Amino acid sequence: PNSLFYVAADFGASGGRIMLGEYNGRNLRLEEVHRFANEPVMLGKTLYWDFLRLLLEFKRGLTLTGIRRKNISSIGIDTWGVDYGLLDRRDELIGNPYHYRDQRTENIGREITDNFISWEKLYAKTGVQYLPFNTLFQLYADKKYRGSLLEQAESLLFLPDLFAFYLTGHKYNEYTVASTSQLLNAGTAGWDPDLLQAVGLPGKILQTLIRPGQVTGILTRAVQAETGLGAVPVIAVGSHDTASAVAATPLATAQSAYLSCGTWSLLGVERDRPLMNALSRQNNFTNEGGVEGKIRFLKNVTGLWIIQQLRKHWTENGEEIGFPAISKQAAAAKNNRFVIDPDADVFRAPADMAAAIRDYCGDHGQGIPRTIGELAIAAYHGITGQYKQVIDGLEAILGYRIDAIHMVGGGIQDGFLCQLTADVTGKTVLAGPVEASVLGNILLQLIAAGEVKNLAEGRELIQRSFGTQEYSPQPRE
Ligand code: LFR
Repeated sequence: PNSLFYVAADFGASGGRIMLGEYNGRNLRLEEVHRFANEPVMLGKTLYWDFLRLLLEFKRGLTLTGIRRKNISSIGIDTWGVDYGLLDRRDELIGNPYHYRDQRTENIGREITDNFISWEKLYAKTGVQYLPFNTLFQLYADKKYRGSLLEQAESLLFLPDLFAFYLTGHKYNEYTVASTSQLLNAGTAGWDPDLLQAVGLPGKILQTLIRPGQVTGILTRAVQAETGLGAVPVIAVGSHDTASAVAATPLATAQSAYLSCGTWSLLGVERDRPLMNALSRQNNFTNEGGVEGKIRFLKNVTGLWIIQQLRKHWTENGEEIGFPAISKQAAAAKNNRFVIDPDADVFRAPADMAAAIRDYCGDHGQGIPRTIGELAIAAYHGITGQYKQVIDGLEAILGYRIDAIHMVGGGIQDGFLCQLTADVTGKTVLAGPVEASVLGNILLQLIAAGEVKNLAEGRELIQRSFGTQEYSPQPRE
């Protein structure tokens, strides 16, 4: 039988890729068409995404896709969460989308919870963890610092929605990405108009919520002409990258946790219903919307961001070094007592990550890490130490033991990280697939097309096509 071809556009905080999925009725195969860096731009004091460049790379990727294959069934888009673009009444983009690490949201969460709604109430309504860059907080910062721009805004589109708009001309908000914004009500899974009103934000900018698995439009004539593709449909997938990654995680048992490992580490479990109680709030667990009506009960841990920023620092200082070499030197570090708290504020967006780690270790009486290996091991210990804490928190809240951790995403190419995760948590680690977001994206397209029945069948397909690697916990000295 003829194969079917699906395009996944997956934008992460450090890079994007356009991939082709080939489905032959039994197995799925991936082909990389285009990969590019995602390099934010500091403009004065403000950190922006380079949205125009990302859109250009997207369209370039579509052109390259068209050269390889003529028969594309559909396109799906997923990106990181919380960030957005605002359109005016002529559908022009108002300003450039801000990076969630931009410092304009500093103290905003505080201001909102002091003046408008307590954190307890906000959490009970939305079920979303406290992160300084939640969309709710960003919009409030827009109002506070650039009120005239927000006044002009007619539509808010999260990043995946924004890309989709420029491909098809249709505006909507996809549910999984909307669910990380802290603008949804966890109980109804719809917008919470009272919340916006309480904080003084314009409700009219919110769009119709679309569930993953729907066709939302076809490429505009202009985009068809630009890319050489035909009238290809765009499907709303789990457009939050983490929703897609979890969709593609073939969890071995209902008591398994997933750990999506990229710039961020997202560690949690899949549930049928949101869970908000004092313990989940104190531990800052979030309830994000998944595909097929599932809830991703998880916590963000600052992940490879630290290692990525170390590498950037070394590269800029003339020491070209790849991730495998960094990992190797960390594993071999002579002095390996160093450990940081990766979620400490000082690591959110430091100008020099190596200096931030040296200062942290110095201030905490650990001495000063100096070599590449020592700096990196401080990060590895910090990250895996947080994993352990999150697992302990999950077990306390859920009242059962997690029996395995299923790791996916780019980070699992680092065998040292996988093994250390097993050792520190004492859990069996199952690793794979690497391209989880891309595969979850394609899976939703297959489900929309009726080629795959549901999530469970899709996960079997992914397990069958890509397999997993097991790491057993070893006693630590
Ligand atoms: C992962 C991710 C996380 C989100 C963070 C910021 O790529 O989407 O889920 O909390 O990026 O958007």
